[in-house]
Amino acid sequence: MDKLIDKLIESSIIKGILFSAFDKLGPQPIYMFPEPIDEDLREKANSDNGEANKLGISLRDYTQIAIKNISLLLGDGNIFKQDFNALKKYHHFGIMPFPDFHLTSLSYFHFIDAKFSEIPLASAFCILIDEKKRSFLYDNIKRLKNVITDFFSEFDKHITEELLPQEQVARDFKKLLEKIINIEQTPSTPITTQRKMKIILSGLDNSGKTSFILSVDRKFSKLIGLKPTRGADVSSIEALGTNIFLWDLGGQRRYQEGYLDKSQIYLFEADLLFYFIDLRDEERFSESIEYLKKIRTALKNLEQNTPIIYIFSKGDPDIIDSIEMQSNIKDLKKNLTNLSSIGSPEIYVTSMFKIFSILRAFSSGIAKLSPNRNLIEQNLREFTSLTGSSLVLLLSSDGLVLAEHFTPEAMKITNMQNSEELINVFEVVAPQFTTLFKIFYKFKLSEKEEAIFRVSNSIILLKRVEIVNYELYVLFLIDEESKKDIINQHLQDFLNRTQDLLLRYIS
Ligand SMILES: Nc1nc2c(ncn2[C@@H]2O[C@H](COP(=O)(O)OP(=O)(O)OP(=O)(O)O)[C@@H](O)[C@H]2O)c(=O)[nH]1
Ligand SMILES: [Mg+2]
Repeated sequence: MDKLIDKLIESSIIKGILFSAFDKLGPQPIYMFPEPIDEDLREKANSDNGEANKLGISLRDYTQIAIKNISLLLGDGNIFKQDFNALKKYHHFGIMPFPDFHLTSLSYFHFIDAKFSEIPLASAFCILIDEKKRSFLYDNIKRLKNVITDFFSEFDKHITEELLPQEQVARDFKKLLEKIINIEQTPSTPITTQRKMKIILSGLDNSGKTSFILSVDRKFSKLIGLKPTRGADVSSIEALGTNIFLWDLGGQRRYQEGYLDKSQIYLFEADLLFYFIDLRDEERFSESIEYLKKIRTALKNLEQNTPIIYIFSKGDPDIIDSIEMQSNIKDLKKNLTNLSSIGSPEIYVTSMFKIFSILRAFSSGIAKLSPNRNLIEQNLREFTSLTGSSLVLLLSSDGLVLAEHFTPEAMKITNMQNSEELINVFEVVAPQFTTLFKIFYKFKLSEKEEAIFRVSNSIILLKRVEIVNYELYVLFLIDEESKKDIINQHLQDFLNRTQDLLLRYIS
């Protein structure tokens, strides 16, 4: 059986699969395919030429991969304070680099109800692939997730009594491997060396699409005297170490039909679509909704599940609180909610005079492209509570929000009254964050590694940190300066745990 599995692996971009768990001895590789190779053999051949492990993976490699995965799952250990019912719901995926072995893994983390152990069994399952082919993981993440979660919902049942020996589970893992290889052979997008991300900006003419892109790219000087976009304008921005392609679909009527007729060009394989509605142009709301419906139909016909984020543009600070704007927001929200079949639509009110509102909306889009976001935020949640912070933001040097966590305290210490809508905490505290963001940009230019600011009765602590050769900013909202010590004490731990996830955020 094992030989058959080795054969499958030989002809695939998959270099190995590994199931690890936290057993009595700590994090351990439990099932390894292919079987580990002899360490000495490898040492001799020492293939240090940038190739993915041709010779195979040694037990020591597997062990290191297991340790890194399991420690990410366990965080600071507080996770076991939760009862098993809470842990049962824990199903996270992450993409992580293993540069020493030229491998990248897609890892699936979950807890297994194991009768032989007092605590639920913490497990991580990895697909290890050649790091140069890792775009395969990002591009096919949905299908991979389905295959893996389906597999374990059955497989878990076989190992609740004891961890069976590898011979007895090889057949199961072979079937799983075949399914993964099937995805490799019929990929959603051809496997390339770089992940290609396509984001569409759509909406009626004059709704602020081009201004949004320019703001994200911070070409402010060009914001004045913008002309309508003629047809589709494809640009790319560099963010988080990769190129993201932005398709700005000029919204004038004469172009609209073209995009819909040729949807297999314009909408094809879009990872994400931002739909813009000019909040001030009430007269065109219904026209905008009609256009949106057509786009949604076209996406459906392409059998694409492209997520849509709605941008209510031109919500400038001087008018946003007016009765008129508030009622426009309410009406539009209702309209979009009626359209949406699943859950409530994701909406951001933006203004080009509040750069943060734009970066925030854009970040949430990027987060949708990140398989790692949930796992990072899971770790951030623990870190936030450990340090007694009310809010923690992880920001890229471009000002994109990579992860965030809030507690109800954040509302209190920013003097916010309205606590019913905790889901929208960010909207509520947004005015504070505009100030905060100005501070962020000033701080970025300074040489300092740390800065502390007082805003009304709260304290903002900003820290500049480096992971590998990538600059990152961590922003804390705290109520007492004394919390700084505990933050400093635990920050490095948190970063060590999550840095790989941050490095592989979107590509
Ligand atoms: N007040 C205000 N004006 C904005 C804002 N965003 C864009 N505008 C203005 O709205 C106008 C249209 O903006 P564009 O970004 O060109 O709109 P567009 O959606 O690209 O339009 P098309 O290319 O024709 O589809 C410009 O005059 C912008 O200056 C905003 O947040 N507030
Ligand atoms: Mg335009």
